[in-house]
Order: sequence, then structure tokens, then C-alpha cells
Amino acid sequence: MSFTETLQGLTGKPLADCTNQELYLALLELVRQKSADRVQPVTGRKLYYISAEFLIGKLLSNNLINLGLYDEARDALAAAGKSLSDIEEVEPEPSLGNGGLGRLAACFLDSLATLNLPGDGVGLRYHFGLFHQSFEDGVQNEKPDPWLTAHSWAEKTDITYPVELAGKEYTARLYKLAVTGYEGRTNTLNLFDLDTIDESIVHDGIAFDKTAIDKNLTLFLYPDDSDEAGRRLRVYQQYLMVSAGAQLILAECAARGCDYHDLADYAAIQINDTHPSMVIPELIRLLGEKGIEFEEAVKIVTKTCAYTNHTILAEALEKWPRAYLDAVVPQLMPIIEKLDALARTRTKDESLAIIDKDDRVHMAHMDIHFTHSTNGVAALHTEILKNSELHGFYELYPEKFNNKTNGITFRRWLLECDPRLTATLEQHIGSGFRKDAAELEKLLAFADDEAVLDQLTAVKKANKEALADWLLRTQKVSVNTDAVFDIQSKRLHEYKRQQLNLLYLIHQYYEIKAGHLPAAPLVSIFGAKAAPAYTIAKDIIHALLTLSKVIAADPEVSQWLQVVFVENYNVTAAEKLIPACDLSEQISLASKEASGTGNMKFMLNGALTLGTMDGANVEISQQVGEENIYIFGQTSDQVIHRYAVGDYDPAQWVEGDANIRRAINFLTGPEMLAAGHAENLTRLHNELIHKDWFQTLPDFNAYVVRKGQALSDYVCDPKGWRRKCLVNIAKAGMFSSDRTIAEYDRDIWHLGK
Ligand code: CR1
Repeated sequence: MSFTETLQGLTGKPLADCTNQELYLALLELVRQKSADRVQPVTGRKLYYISAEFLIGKLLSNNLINLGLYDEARDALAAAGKSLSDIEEVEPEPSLGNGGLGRLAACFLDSLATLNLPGDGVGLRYHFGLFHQSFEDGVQNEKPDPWLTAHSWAEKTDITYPVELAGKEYTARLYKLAVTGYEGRTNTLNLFDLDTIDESIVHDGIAFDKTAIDKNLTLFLYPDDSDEAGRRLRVYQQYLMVSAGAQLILAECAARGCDYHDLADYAAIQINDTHPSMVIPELIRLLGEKGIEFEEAVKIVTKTCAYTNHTILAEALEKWPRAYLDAVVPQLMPIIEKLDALARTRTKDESLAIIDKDDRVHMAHMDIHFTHSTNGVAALHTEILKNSELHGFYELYPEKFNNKTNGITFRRWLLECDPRLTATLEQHIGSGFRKDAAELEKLLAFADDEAVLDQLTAVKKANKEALADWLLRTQKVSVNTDAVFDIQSKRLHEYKRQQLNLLYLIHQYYEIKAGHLPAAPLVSIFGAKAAPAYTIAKDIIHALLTLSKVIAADPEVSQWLQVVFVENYNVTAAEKLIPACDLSEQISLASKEASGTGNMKFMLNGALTLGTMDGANVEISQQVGEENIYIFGQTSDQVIHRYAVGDYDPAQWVEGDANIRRAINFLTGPEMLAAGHAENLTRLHNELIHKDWFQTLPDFNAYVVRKGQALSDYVCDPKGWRRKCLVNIAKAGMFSSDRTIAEYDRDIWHLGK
């Protein structure tokens, strides 16, 4: 049967007569059937990757590519006058994640299936995801982001588990979403939900009654935790996820012949950051119900579980007040107390305890004591964990610590998002890189081949045109595609320093006004959501939106400079932005960005990095060589030292540097106040002058100089620029998540064995 006939069989009428919605549903069904064919029996150890986030993005194209159906589907539809990319627009994007941590989980699932490894995800089926972002009057607004339609990738099952929350029994229902691998097997993403959720309780944006647990539990990812009810709700969510997850794991292993004593031979559990940490006491509790004594259960769980740390920011290392756990999960507290007592027999160091003197339960501490592996997500990050943040633990358990530098799946972040570049690469180096990313290095042979460099220039230009079309259609802005496209897209956080970029843009505004024209016109594009309760982050968004208006209204400046803030940045938007980028902004305060994964995506798509020596930027720089990356700013050692001494005073930098002073004062100057809100602008101004916790000002001048150098290279030496881009693409192989997953399997999981 031809592809057209198969699809027609599903729609029941000629393709040309179908709506895009009908075609979407037919393709969804087809993918379902084909992925079911690739489910394989599990032998030996199987991985369960437990995570509060799975930022999977739209799935149609991804699945078609992985199943080898993409070209056929596109051509069959085109023959009927239909376009696959139009059909794709029908698909809602699930916003089941916040940023890199969630997208990493999705890339890992893709690589597991691609490498034919048995590995499933375990998470929650949030109805409205994180939130949908819009800008109104220069301010971020949040709304629900629904994605569950009558026909969705996540299929309801009859499997349910009882979960006790605050002494009341709830029923967790399992939904299964097929995860296809590229020419590989099909695995599963298991998502839990309650049948009683009531979407209608959400009002005024994303507000809802935080106490009605049966109705609200899985409405949103990361519900507002600025009050106690919100923080407790997060504990409720986490326990639903781990209790249902642990029951699923035990049931699956038992069905394969496990007698629970040998659980570690059947399951490997990866705890993705601290949100799923309660799986440790929960498994011990459940094993207890099966008749296994505490001491043995602790050994089994330690052998089965491993923990990944994704950040050194204190705010993200969860410490739950004991009172919350007493109220929400009283069945776990006796176990956590015993674990605390056991940990105290191993060390006298109070700072390594699970329950501290203020009666707070340190989730990461429980993870490190009672799993067999703790890993960081980039070389520098792991060194910082070992030498400073978790130094005491490293001394206690040196054998547990290891590094697994993050990666990205090239199926989505090259084949799917940049078909033009993919085709050009295939023309010169064949298609081996689709399965073996290291083959990208073959491209180095063409580093001085002018024809190839010209082709890369043409690809970038076409991608910039495509982005310009998309921006016009979806954001109602038009951009100059001859300008340098400079992009900073990631979560909005002060440590990532979107405010440093803001100060640069203000600096350029003044320079252009003074007749000091830049080497090239610049389109500076931002994409970022701010946590709803994170006031300064929202102020930074407001300042950028206001500056964008001020510049657009000034013809003298606007021919050289444009600021675009993309609404509702998500995976779909990232897939449009990344292939069109010239300069990738990775400007976090050194030591604070555990890894970054956007940095890898931009590099792979032939953008050059402007960045600090932080996270995986360090490894990118080692891969490409310092002449192919724009590095600036303080080193992590300098930053850590400055924090330790504790004498950083931004006011001194403001006083001592006229450019810094000028840029900061512009925030509350007449132009900005006329276009924006005094409250937000003043608060940000004060924050920078009096606090600047992430040391923006000491890096300001170095950033201005380095960015100026990049722009001038772009204009004065276009061939040299493109050669650097080529080297970046060629050296991106090590950042494939296939490499990362192979390392996790080799060192931690040993799957299928
Ligand atoms: C880190 O900030 C890293 C991802 C994935 C994030 C980022 O640098 O690339 O994890 N951590 O490892 C995070 O979101 C809550 O912590």
C-alpha cells in the first residue's frame, strides 16, 4: 500500500478533501500504529527517569522523522496540495517543562530509544503546563496553556494506583505516551494524573484555590510557591509522582520475575534534580509492605537509585519544612527520620544531615546519602560540586561523584529544525552523522572550501528570512535580515544576566546617538518566561520591552538597533530561532550555569557563542578552540572568590565608570519613564545599584568590547566568520545526547544487563 493509500484509509476520503485537523488526526493514528510495532520486550535492567518536567515539544514531525516516514508524508501531502508544516500548526505544544532541565529529559528519552536501551520516563500530566505568556502594556501576563485535546499523544490506561496524601486516599491514573527512537525502539513516557481535576477552577489568569487538592493537583507545573499553600501543593505533586511511579516500577519488575530483594537487577531509577527525591523513602516504605526490613530496603534503594544535580543555586536545592511533610506525607516521616539517623552514623558533620537544626528536610542530602551516584551536568559544574558546594559529601563519598556533560538530540535540533543545513551537510559528508554525531567532524575538511562556506552563508540567510516571516506572522514585527541576529533565549533569571544584555543595548543606544556607529546593524532577540512570582525577572522583561519601544520610535537608532522580545517562548519558538542565529548569548555569571543546553543547540546550527567561561561553554570552547568563540568576563574562580570575600559593592562600579553609570541611569531617565512604568524601572535600577547579586557590572566593559569585536568580525571578515561557524558545526558531535546517554549507561545504569 502506498503512503497516500494508508493515510486515505485513515481519513476515509481523498487527502485533498481533508482539513488540516483531519490530516493531523490521521497522522497521529498512523504514528501510533507504527510506533507500537517497535515496542520491544525488556530484559535485564530497565531505566526509570523520574522528572517533574518533560519538555517534549510538538511530536508529529519528530515522530515521523524517527519512524523514517517524514519524507514520504511530506511528499504525499504535497501531492494532494497540503503542507506538513501547516498541519503541524494544528498540534498544540505541551508545556510540560520550564527550561533546560525539562528539555534535557525529553532529549534523553529520544536518545534512549534511539540507542535501543530500555528506558521510560515517569512524570505528571499537567493540564495547563507552565503557563502561556503574553505581553500586555509591556508586562508579562500568564494564562493557562492547555494542550490536552480529545485526541492527544498521551493515552489513557486502565492502570491506577492509590496514593495517600494528608491521610486521604487519591487514585493516580496512568497515561502513556509513546517515545520513538531514530531507527530504534519505542519506549514510554508514563504520566500520572487524577480523574477529579477540575480545569474550571482556574480564574483571572492562573489563579485557583490552592487547597482543593482533588481538583487542582495536576493543573500546573510549578504552581506559585510564594505562599505556604503553594509550597505544600508542590509537595503534594511530588509525592503523587513518586508514589505512583514507585508502584508502577515495582509492579513492572514483579511482572518480569523480580522478588523485590533483587530490584536493582531489574530497575535503575534516575532522580532528576530534587523534585522526585521522595521516591527514596517511598520505595523503602513500599518494600517494607512487601516484608523487607529497613536495613535491607535501604541497601536495595541505594543500589537502584542515582541522582543528578542540575544547579548550585540555593533556591533550587529544595529544603522542605518538616511540618509540611508531617502534614502531607506523614507515612514518610518516620522513614526520613531513620534515614537521617543512619546518615548521622556515617558523619559527624552537621551540615551533611538530612534534617537540620531548624527542622528542614534537605532533599539533595537524602539523595546523596542514599543513592549510589551523584552527577553534575558539565565538567566545570561537577568540579564546583566536588570542590565547594558539596565538598563535605565528596569527602565522605568520593566514589559516588561523577560528571555527565549534557547533550541534545540532533534529530530535533538539527534534522527537524534545520532541514536546509542538514541537506547541505549530507551533500558533503554523507548521512552517517544522523546516527553517529562524531561524523560531523568530516566537515572540517571543507573549512577552507569557499563554495561550501558560501553554501553555509546561503543556508543561514534563508533561515533568517524564514524567521523574519515567522516573526511578522506571529509577533507582528518586521526585522532586517541583513542585520546580525543576536539571540538570548532561555529562562529569565538574574544569574543568566539578560540584564547585562539590556545594559549593553542601552550603551549602544547612546553610542549610536553620539555618532559612534556599530560595525553592523543588530537585531537583538529575546525569548524567556519569568516565574510568575519573580518580581525582578518581570522587571527585566518590562525594561527590555520598554527599551524596544524607545528604540523603535527613534529613527536615528532604529536603523542600527532593534530589540525583539518573542512572546511565549517554547520549544516551537526555539526551533524557529536557533537555525537563524548568528550570535548566541551565553552570558551567565561564571559558576552559576550548571551546563546550558541552548548553547549546544546554537553551536550545532552554526551560530558563534558570545559567552562566559561557565557550564558547558567551557567544553564548547575546548572543542572549537578559542579563536572560534567569543569568551569574556570573570572566571568562576574569581566569582567564587568575590562571593567568599563578600565585599562586592555595585555602587562603586557605578561611581567609577561613566559608561556603566550612563546605562543604569537611563533605566529611570525620561525616555524610559515616558514609555514604561516607573515602579518596575525604579525597582530594577535600585536592584542593580544596591545589590547586583550576579555581578553584572564587573563584566560590563569586557562584554561590550567582546561583542563589538564579534560584530566587526562579522562585517569585516565574512569568510572568516563563516569558517568559524563551520568549525562549530563540525565540533558539535560531543554534545549529542546519544553520547551523554551512552556514558550514563556505561557508568551508572548498565541497562539490559
Ligand atoms: C541548569 O540551570 C542545565 C539544565 C539541564 C538547569 C542548566 O544549566 O543545562 O538544568 N537546572 O541540566 C535547573 O533547572 C532547577 O535546576
